[in-house]
Amino acid sequence: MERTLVIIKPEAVAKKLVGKIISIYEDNRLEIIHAHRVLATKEVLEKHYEAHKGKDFFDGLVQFMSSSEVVVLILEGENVVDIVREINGATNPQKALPGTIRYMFGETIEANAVHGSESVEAAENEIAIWRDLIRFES
Ligand code: RTP
Repeated sequence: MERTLVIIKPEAVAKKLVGKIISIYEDNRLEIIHAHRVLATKEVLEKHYEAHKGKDFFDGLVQFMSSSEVVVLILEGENVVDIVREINGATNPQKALPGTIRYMFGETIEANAVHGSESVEAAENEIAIWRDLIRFES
């Protein structure tokens, strides 16, 4: 069964939006098979965002994502990768469609409430990167 990795970003956790965001996924009949709140390490984040290494926003993004705790979710279901990306909305909250999580809760392109894996392959890779930190065993 297809899986994806979601990160509820530091500002959304700090604003106590975890329950609301999880409800949106569940209301879309997605199955949350794992949830873990944790302070992300720079080591894990640098691997997670490796594709962006060298870009001008990379260091700031890693800094921001490790500034306070995140909630990491693993969701499972048919087409879950694409469904989650649609529910999350465009990277830039100002361009996100009404009804999406980033439209409702995103503040800036960096503090955009959530991350969702961009492909099945990326999801598998990200789950492997986060596995130990989030104590995901299955
Ligand atoms: P994500 O991976 O977080 O679900 O978001 P995405 O595919 O929509 O965005 P991506 O292009 O992979 O970028 C990953 C994260 O980097 C931050 N970003 N900042 N300052 C900038 O120009 C910039 N561009 C991207 C965003 O926080 C994005 O979620």
